[in-house]
Amino acid sequence: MKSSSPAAPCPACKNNWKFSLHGFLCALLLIWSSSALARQPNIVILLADDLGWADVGYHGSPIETPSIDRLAAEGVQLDRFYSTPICSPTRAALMTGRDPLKLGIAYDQIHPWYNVGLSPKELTIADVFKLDGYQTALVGKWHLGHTLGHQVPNAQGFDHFWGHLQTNTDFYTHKREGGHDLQENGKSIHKSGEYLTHLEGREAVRFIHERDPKIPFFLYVPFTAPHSPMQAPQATIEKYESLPKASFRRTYAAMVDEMDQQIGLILDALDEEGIAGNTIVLFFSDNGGSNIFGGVNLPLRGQKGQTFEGGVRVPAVIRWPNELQGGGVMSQMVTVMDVMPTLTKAAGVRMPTTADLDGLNMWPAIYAGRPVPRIRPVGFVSEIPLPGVIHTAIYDGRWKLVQIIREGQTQTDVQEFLFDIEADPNEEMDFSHRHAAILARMRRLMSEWRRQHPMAGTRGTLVAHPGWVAPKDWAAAVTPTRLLQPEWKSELSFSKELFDATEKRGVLVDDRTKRRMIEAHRKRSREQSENSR
Ligand SMILES: [Ca+2]
Repeated sequence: MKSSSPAAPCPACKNNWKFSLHGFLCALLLIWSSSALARQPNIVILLADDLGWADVGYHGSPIETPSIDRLAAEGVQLDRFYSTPICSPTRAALMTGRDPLKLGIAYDQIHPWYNVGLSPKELTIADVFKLDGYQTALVGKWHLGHTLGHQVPNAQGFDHFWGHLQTNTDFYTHKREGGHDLQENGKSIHKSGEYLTHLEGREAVRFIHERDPKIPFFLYVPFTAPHSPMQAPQATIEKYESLPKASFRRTYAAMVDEMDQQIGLILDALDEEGIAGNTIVLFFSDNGGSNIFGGVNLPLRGQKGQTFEGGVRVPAVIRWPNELQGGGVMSQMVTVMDVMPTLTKAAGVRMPTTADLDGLNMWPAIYAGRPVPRIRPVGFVSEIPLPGVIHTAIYDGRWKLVQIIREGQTQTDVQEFLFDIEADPNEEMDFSHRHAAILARMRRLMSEWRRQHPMAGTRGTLVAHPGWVAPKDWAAAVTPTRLLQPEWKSELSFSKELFDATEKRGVLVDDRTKRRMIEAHRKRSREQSENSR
């Protein structure tokens, strides 16, 4: 079905390969390698921000999305594709193939006042394609860290980054919290007055036309639309006068329409370059639509920030004309964590390791309709918009447990819903009072899953802590990696008892750091006791 992965140049032959038989064989290998690379598919990931389940034409929306509909007609609809309920965790899962809960990027998005982001140790999907010889580019919104040098796209596998680090960046001024937030590879660029969705589409098209055509590319385009702030060209808003005026619905529709037009230009660019047949295009939304800002998820229950289906089950399509028959619908569960193992497998790209991945390779299901059983339960969580109000869900086979947890000062209330999600995808029948044993098992799975969250990871906040101020320019406010230490060295003393006491609440540090800290604590205790004798 697929060409095999290209071989790497032989490190042993770097100096004298021209003069040896070994070198001759290596040269042959390199020629074969570059022709294999030329056969490998290009990858384009198009990510919408807060697009509702019902807000695409192929789901019956009044919003015009001919380009997304074209992808659905020419590709395979991933009908049960799950993102997380909010922006940053979805992006963390997409980039790493790992559960964002373990990365500490789960309960809340990364706000401007946070210094949370991807670890320098994470192997990203961009790293993997780059290691295999791909050129890599990101155009659009990052939202996975903006304070430390290792957190930004150019340090996480992207050769080229054009876009913004924050979320909620203004579509015309390109500012967030008053700070300028538009850059190219770490240097601010100024395009004030130009509509951000147009700029993103233009840059993605430029990249496709001006790339090195001899090697394949991995292009990730996380659009800023239709996320707030609710802004769109007036003429496009007027096109949707028949829609309700309330909840920004007309502006939201115009933002989706504008994004779809740019997707159309990107698809046109692939056609013009003659590469559409061997390019995998994956389109999906990073979470469900927000009802407050005009998104519609019906008939699914709930919305962005919630773990009912409307918050997490999103429109998704994959197209690869050379390999996939158009017009198909795949109904097995796929999660955003699966994208990295699936696309690398489909493209024949070598994964250095799959040991730490939480996602599954779903390519056999997409390509051949084979069942891919999920090895472990899938969980989602969010703590927006209200700190202390936590929405969680865990899926295990046909069962789904939803909890809404309200943390009070003196008590915590937990509201529970148990759904047979395969029979009841719109979550109308709650079985929590009828199946005590299943409920108990799902609660246990939920507890085991949640305690993997690092205690210092993101939790919900609405505003910055007192005294915080934003930089004038976000691109200039990233601390360069050369000014950072290679790893965190805690100088506080932590006993094994302290670690054990926190275990049910969440992971304090990774196991290696934990062992090191316990050892340091013991050493310190021994020294103190010797000194006191
Ligand atoms: Ca989002």
